[in-house]
Amino acid sequence: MKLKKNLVAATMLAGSMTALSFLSAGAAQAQGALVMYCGVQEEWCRAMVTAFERETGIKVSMTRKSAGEVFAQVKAEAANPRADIWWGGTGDPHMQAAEEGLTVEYTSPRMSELQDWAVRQWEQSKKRTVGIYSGALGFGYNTELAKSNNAGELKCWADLLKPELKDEVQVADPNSSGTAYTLLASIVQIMGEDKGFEYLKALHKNVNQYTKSGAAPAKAMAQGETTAGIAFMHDIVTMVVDKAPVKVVAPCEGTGYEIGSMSIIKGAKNMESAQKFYDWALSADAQKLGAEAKSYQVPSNKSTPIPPQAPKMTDIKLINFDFAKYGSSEERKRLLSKWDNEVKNLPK
Ligand code: S7P
Repeated sequence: MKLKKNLVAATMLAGSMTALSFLSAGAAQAQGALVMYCGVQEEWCRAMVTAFERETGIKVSMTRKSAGEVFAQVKAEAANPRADIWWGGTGDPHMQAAEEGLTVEYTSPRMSELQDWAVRQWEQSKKRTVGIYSGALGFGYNTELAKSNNAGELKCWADLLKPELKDEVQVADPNSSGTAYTLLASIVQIMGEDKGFEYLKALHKNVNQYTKSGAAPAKAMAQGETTAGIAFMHDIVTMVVDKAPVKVVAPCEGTGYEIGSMSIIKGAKNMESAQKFYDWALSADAQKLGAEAKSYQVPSNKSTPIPPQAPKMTDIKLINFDFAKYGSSEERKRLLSKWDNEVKNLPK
């Protein structure tokens, strides 16, 4: 009798355990997955993943790459997309992806929370990409190395051509890097195309390395591996915050800026998770994570405080950057191939 009672209890326990494991499998399924291509610094990418997973239970698989590289990958995978969401990186390849039909339209309920420039990016891309932050391009220099190279004070794009800076300037390759493409498009807009390419050819003589990632020159400057480096000003500020002997420069001739963007991949296998992430990433709280990860861009949500370390956009001579033109597929391909043919392989 006692044995029978125990058997009944054991059967009930097993039954409820089966039900429990069934329930938790169901819950895990309901929580879902998300594959994300991330275009900002690794620390910020990881902070976003951790916070989103904690908040939603959705498991995120993240890969960090430079802007041009993500574009190339999304394009190569178009027939069978691996990623669901592309978060971060300069807006130009997001705009190109929108135009080429690699990403989809989406209207977040949070659109009214965003700055005008973020909404304009969304409108110009026919609702396929949205602005998540903004930041100005500039350069920096290692003050100790500048002194030992007799380079003097550097204030303008023209100063980067000084003979004292031979092999002492670092910048990324615009094919892989959104930062370097922003430089290319900015110089052409500031100086005109002919003079702009003359400038880039002269700059080439002083370039020690075209890096893959746009922020690499900022790190190299901080480590004393190059005197000057061209990068987004906020990426150089990160080095200054970490006490590197580096000065941040807003070039005297004026400069371009980026609208860092986010897009949902066409054919995303986890569309619901992608939309959840999109809405969450536009929220004021999610956008605070940037500054916590030492990324000092200007956030697109109007209620997210601008980090005090962020370069003041009003103090910088910003050009009226034509995002539609320089993000168009035709112009981007044309400028990149012109740079490859006329600048990259020039002898020094
Ligand atoms: O580091 C942050 C940041 O500068 O990286 C993004 C950008 O695409 C630069 O990386 P790559 O040049 O390597 O593509 C920017 O959007 C962002 O502000």
